[in-house]
Amino acid sequence: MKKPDVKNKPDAMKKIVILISGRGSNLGALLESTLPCEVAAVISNKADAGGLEIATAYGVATRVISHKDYADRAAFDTALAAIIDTFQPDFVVLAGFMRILTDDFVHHYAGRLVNIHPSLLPSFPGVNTHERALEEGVKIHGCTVHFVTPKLDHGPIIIQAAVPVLRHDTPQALAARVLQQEHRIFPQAIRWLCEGRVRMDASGRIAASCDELASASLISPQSA
Ligand code: NHR
Ligand code: GAR
Repeated sequence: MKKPDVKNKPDAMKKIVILISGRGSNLGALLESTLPCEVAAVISNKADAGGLEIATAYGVATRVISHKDYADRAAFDTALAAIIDTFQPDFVVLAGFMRILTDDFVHHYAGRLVNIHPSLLPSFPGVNTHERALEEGVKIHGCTVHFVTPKLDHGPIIIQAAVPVLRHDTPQALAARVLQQEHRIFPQAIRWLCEGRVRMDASGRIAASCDELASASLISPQSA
């Protein structure tokens, strides 16, 4: 009888854990997409995060760990990592997670930790990105999925999407337009990661095999 060929055995399905703090629309977009991975758990640092109900509706395990129960960031991050590691994920995905993470935490998940950020990084790292984009008068804004490194919102970029800023935009209207794009690029990035098509190499750069679209452009405004 022929022995099974181990080399042809397909890679085990990747496992991810998703961290949230709020509404969870990006979490919903990930769960709605048919991703080539198992979502092992959703963890929130806020007990009232709407995303917890979305996770439960999809039959995904949830955990809550409040940063307020810990003396400092290091203690919170140690406890958070202990919960994450019970699920043994391949990747940890920040989907609207609002706590800055310590260097030790980031190093523990080096190359396995990604975030979606509501601006075209490196512009507008941090919070209140849409307000700041409007104040600066930029004509193109957007969102970024990147690997997380100790320097806040400066890790290697996996994918970005841009939207025009409109003349009478409000932070809310602009946020809604950006959010639609977040829901497109986030599942795409997680798919690439889980398929091994993109990774962070040893020197902290992106290694990828993706299709490029050299002729694409977004000019804003189109006319004056
Ligand atoms: N941690 C590290 N080390 N590096 C990054 O790139 C990180 C990170 C943790 C979170 C997400 C990020 C974003 O997409 C993220 C990237 C929270 C804050 C923040 O100021 C800033 C950036 C991000 C997330 N948080 C406040 C804090 O004191 C709390 C704000 C609040 O609770 O509303 O942690 O923008
Ligand atoms: C999203 O716009 C996400 O990019 C942003 O918070 C929102 C979460 O929405 N993240 C940050 O600002 C991180 N600092 P969601 O809970 O509906 O996905």
